[in-house]
Amino acid sequence: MVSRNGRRALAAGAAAVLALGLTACANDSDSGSGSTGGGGGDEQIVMGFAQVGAESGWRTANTKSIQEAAEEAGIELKFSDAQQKQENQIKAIRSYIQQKVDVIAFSPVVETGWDTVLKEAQDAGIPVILTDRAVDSEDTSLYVTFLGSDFVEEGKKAGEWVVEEFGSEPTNIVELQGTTGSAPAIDRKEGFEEVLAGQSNFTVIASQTGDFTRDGGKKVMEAFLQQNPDIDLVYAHNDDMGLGAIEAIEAAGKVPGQDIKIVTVDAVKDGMQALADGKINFIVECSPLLGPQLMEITKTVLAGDSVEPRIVTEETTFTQEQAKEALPSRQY
Ligand code: GZL
Repeated sequence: MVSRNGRRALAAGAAAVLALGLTACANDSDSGSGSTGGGGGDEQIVMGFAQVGAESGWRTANTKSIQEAAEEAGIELKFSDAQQKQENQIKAIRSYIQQKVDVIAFSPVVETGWDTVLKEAQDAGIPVILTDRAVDSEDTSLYVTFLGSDFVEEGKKAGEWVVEEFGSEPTNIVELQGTTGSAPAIDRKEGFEEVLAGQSNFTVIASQTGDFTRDGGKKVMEAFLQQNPDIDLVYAHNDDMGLGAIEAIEAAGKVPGQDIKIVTVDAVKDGMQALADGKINFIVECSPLLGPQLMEITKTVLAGDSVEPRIVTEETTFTQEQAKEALPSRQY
């Protein structure tokens, strides 16, 4: 059976060809008026970007990367912050369609509910590029490509560290999930569980969303601590929720990184500092620096050339020692 990621990759390839056709058609139909802006002509490219929000250190770094890369690439950027609400992202995309931008890029806050608005963009001849998070749509002709991480792989890396760290010891795990319905939350959970499956000494005793925020992670961890006296490990889907969990663990009179170990995903500066300080035990990197690649893909698509159907970013992992070495030169 083709995995969800595989289905996205296979069909997105077809999308890339179709979208290039659409872009060409849009340019041809408008060539008389030359009103398509930077769609392959000499005029400046105009991009509409609908960002998820500003919920975490990762998102802040991602926004900075996109804004700086657009300026560097000479692309006019129309930018919106949806405050983690899908309806706000949909409104922003509709606004970009009305403004006849040359390309729309966005990070879908959740995986589903996008077909209608993406069809409106397709009908308007505006190519859509997914960055960071993916959509789980049957009709994958609706976007040109996906640029971002393999979240299932990230979950597996976290699980592999847990197996190595705890061996055959009975281990009670609590999980701080990302935003409900989002690709990273779904896939990081899937990858983690895949590695721990069949290892009977590992038990996920509680799992709940902290919505990728520090406050969310703190509140959920406080409840976990009240309900479960014997927690050995926190698996947080991002650093920010892990940092919130640290606050809750310390308030409960326990030592994070020792009494209760913590593994997170992202590797933003605050998370790496906590890792170097011994409060987090392992971090799986998820790079937010997607801006330069997004601008290159945009120019390629608007020039009528083909792009890879799925472009996965290179990422690594960090131990406490590696964090101490990496921190001084960390970009985010
Ligand atoms: C992952 C990204 C996630 C980060 C969180 O690519 O979508 O959203 O892991 C962020 O920090 O809020």
